[in-house]
Amino acid sequence: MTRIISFCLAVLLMAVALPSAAHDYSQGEVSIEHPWSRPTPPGIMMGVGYMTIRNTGNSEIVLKAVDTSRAARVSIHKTVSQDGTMRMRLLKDGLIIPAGGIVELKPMSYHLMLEQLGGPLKVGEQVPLTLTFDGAPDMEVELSVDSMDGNNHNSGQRPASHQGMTQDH
Ligand SMILES: [Cu+2]
Repeated sequence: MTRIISFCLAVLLMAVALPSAAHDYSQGEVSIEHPWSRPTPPGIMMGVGYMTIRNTGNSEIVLKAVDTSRAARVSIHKTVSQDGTMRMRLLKDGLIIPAGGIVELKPMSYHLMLEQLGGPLKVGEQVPLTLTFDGAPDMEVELSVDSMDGNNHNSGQRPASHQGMTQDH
């Protein structure tokens, strides 16, 4: 009886603990939930980065810069609709996460752009990132490169809009 209970408990704990261990990072008042990316097709030198940033502190923080060994540069962007087309805008001053607030980096919204990738991003790969904040210590996280299957993130438009964005800058 005791054995069955502890087994069930173990399974339950595993179910709760595994996804968060794989995907969530927390440091002080900042947590980063489910950092992920997508595989890149051959010849496309840009990748994306998505995550949820939560600030439980009493003052705002700003994501100022992101670095990775996997790409020459990482930019912080926002996708905006302008004259009926989706365009990407570079957030030069960084991304503000208000006190007690949450900002989601997700398709068609805020995102990271990994520029000049050292090679295609492959499903299952973990991409190390260093996040530099104003108002909070740096954080090291890893983007998991997830399969595009089962997501409807309108991948067909991604290379085209990335090219448009590059010409803008
Ligand atoms: Cu972008």
